[in-house]
Amino acid sequence: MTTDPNPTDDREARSDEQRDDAAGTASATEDGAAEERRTDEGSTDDGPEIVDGRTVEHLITDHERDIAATAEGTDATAARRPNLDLPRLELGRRDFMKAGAAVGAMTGLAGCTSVLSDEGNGGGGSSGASGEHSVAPGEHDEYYGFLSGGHTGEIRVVGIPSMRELMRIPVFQAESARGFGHDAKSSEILEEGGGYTWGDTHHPRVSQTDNDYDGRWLFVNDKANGRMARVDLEYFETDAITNVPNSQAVHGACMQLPDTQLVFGVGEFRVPMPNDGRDVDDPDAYGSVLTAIDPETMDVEWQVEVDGNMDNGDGGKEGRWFFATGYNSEEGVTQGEMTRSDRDYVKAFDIPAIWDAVEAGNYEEISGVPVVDGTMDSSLNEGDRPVVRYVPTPKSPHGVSVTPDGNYAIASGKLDPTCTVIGVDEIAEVDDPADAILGQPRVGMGPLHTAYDDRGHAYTTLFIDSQVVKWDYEAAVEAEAGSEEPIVEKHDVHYNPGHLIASESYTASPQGDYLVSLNKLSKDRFLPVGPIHPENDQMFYIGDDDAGMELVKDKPSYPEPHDASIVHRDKIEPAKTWDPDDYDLDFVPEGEESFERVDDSTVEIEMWARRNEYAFPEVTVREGDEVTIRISNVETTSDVIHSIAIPEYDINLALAPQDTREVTFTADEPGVYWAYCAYFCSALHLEMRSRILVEPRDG
Ligand code: CUK
Ligand code: CUA
Repeated sequence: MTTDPNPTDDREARSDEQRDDAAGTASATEDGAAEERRTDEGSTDDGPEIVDGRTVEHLITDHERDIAATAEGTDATAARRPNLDLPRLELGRRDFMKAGAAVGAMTGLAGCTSVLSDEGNGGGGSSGASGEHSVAPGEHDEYYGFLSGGHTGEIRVVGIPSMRELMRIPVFQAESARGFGHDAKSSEILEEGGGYTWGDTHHPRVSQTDNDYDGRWLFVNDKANGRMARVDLEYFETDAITNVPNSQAVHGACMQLPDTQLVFGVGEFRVPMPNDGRDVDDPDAYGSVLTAIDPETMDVEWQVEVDGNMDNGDGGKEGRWFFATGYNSEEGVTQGEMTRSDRDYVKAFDIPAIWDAVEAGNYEEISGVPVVDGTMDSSLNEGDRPVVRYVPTPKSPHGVSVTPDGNYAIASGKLDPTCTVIGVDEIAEVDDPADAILGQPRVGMGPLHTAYDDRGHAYTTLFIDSQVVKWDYEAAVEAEAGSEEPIVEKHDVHYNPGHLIASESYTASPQGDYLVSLNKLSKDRFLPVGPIHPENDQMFYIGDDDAGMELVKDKPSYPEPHDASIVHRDKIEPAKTWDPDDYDLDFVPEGEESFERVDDSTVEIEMWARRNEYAFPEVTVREGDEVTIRISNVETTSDVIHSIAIPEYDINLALAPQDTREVTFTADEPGVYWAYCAYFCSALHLEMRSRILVEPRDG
């Protein structure tokens, strides 16, 4: 992308052009386009129109131009809206919100940005309206927010509403502060998960029982290397990684509900199956699969191959249906090929029907996994109990999420300005899956993801408009397709949001108070820190429908969260210290330390750590010895954490109270190495050391 030298002129020119466009084509698009969306007719070849006479190419050009303009500190997003010339209102935030709610989304919001950026920027929730959503020093938050870390490969834990970052959980990457990938157990998890050094976490979902969070596990995908991982929420530690076969990118991730009977990974990039060198340049032979994993064993139970790419997914509340969006029904391999058709699909997987097919042997085993054929032409999709139903939607729907009442699966249009409301019960009943589409409100430009409150509202991110739109999903079922009537409110975010998440939105009983918009760009919202900017996670209070959505906080975020889950603190019970019974290594109490030379080149050391010493102030081994150290933190006091850092051997084991870790290394460099405690544990922390002497073999 090149920087636009004169964004302001350009912006004005474009808004004129847009008004012309809108005026010129309104009659041609409105009813016809909306009606056509419900049908499953063929595609047009040359750049189908999305809205107001504009094609995908127009949208992308607009968006690129927005990015260039906001880079110069102007509000290009507002430029595209009508009422561009409204004076910037000098209202207090409360007044503004009331006014904003009253006049609706379409006016006045141009002023929103300036009002909020003046007062809300450095906020931290300490003043004015946001005070009631702040958390005083020493007080606890009401919710845990689990944010994915994107291509850092981790999970971040924040408190909500404070947005304070509480912890990070390494998942797909070695991380020294928590010793993940340094001790034997976590190294083995990473190794068995494929031995990659990184992952790309997008969708963290907490396990549920009876459609409510049970606080047991968190599951998350690795888009990069096609994996699923499980985090134990007693210890806030990754305890399993499954390297999914036959799938290049596991993108969407979530569970079969109500009781987390299965964990699903939604395959995105199409590849040959197995991907072993066959069919490398025969894209027609590529496939993409939904993967079902047993949550206890983390073994792959089965996969279902479908047509086209998949993208995101969500489970129905009643256990039968699983929904996945997709793009590239064209099965192309270039961007042009992938966006040619004006139609894609939400795939509705009938889980019991798939189990029946597996049990009847109606599958092909590929890479050791039963793969059920769920493509459109599959014989398993004939008859009245197809394994996969293909619900036609406008081009490239992105997010899909099931409403708390379990009645609707709502897919967000991405390249189309609508959301598609699919009736969950209707899916099983209609002959033509298109007839299960019950509503299609026109929500705005670039709808990506949708979350819910407890009052029948959906909240959808508008990536291109840089807004969150609040709408009423029952009203959307009542309204005409393409109608804007169901819209309750729109609120600017800064800028270009991806996911958003409301408190407990993925359960049957959302809390309806907080919503976090995970914005991809922060631009000028924070002190500049070089050319790679933080993202901006913005928190809203959404509990007052009369006052409207209230922006409460900006939180800069290290790249890059995609999705999140917000769980009430009462539903998570983290351990304060380790229970040695939960660990598969024997604890080493004080007095039972040992040093054993097993043979000429093998040494086994069992030792403990406590304030301010290790069991052995010094250890002598010989060059070339394979040294295994098993070490327990014998402290029982919570928060007294030690570590053992072993310089030159690239090791740092973190040791929470009552924890035991083990590591094996080859002492191949003669010399003196001070092993030390890297956690500041006490006044004599710096003295907490052990001298490792590696004697030369022939010395
Ligand atoms: S995706 Cu990133 S913003 Cu992976 Cu859920 Cu939509
Ligand atoms: Cu133990 Cu510092």
